[in-house]
Amino acid sequence: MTYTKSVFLLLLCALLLVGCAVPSAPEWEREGWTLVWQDEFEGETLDPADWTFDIGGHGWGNNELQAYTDRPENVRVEDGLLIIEAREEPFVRRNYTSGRIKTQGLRAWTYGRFEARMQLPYGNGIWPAFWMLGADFTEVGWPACGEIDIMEHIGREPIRIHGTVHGPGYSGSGGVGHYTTVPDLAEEFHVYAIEWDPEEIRWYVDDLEYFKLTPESVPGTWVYDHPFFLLINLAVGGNWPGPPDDSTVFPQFLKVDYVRVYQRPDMVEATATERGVMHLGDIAVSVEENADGTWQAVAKMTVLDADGNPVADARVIGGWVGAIRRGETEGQTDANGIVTLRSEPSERRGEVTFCVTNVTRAGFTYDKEANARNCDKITVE
Ligand SMILES: [Ca+2]
Repeated sequence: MTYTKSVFLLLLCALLLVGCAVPSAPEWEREGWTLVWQDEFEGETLDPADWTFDIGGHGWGNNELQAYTDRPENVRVEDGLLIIEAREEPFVRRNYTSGRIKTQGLRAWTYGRFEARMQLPYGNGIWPAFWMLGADFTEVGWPACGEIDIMEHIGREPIRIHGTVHGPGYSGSGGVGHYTTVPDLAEEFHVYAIEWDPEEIRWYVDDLEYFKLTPESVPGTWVYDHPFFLLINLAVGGNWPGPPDDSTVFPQFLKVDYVRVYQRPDMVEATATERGVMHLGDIAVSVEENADGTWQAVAKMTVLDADGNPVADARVIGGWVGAIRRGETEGQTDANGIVTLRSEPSERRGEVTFCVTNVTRAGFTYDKEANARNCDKITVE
């Protein structure tokens, strides 16, 4: 290509403000990291495969004043942005409405870089947050599940944002965190991020690190080695920010240009193994003697994930062999990952075996190779 031609092409590209034929890396490429998930909010609505809503006005553990709804008035996607709008309006015995979305049950990650480009709302009583909760939240509760607040802002501190963790022994106002200054947070978009490694979490604004935590820095258990899901919300009022006042302007808008999740290549591999893989932890057949002289065999199985944590709601399928050949052959694991299956009563004594043939659960693969054994046997005299 001649000099004149290339200059002409560049000028043309500049004029048209489009990609032309000049090859360039996507703007989300990041050296040393693999983009594993992103939402650029380019569609018409939120993708239900990625996001779900928290709905309600019960204060959310913080005496918050808003009711969260899934109405487009409060949560919508427009012009390439996720908009969460806090409004002053009566709604089911609340005086404010707003929105809170999350990837719970849909997307969760262990370690990585989590970032959102956001323009924040402002004013007394306003409390936007971009944060994460341990995916085992429903089983172990808060704060045992762990909470990582990537960005929180309360309106009465107009140019300050906070990064915090909450875990067992350091939750609520005892959370461990730090803040930094972002003078134009309500006027400009900034990228708020954490980089979360095994044994270290770092907080960033526009790639500038302002805070770092290691297991030694928290006065309790380090609960950040398992999957976490993402949340974005805009609260009104609550214990920390206090209520809005006459100076607060409504509506307020939290604008999110994108959310991107990166992992280092080794993390991507680890996550694939760790998330959604399960195996049989234990299988034991025992005997129950009935009053009428018959007996029943009872097979008790545990289903575990790759970390050894119990997997609830897994379907265990198997079969009876030996002295008893009939009985329950399928069941669902409970919250402790345990399922118990009973044979039919029998008078005939002898050897009985229960073998698991399959374990299924949506989003999980059954790693049979990880089982210590698939069957257990007892002899009934
Ligand atoms: Ca966007």
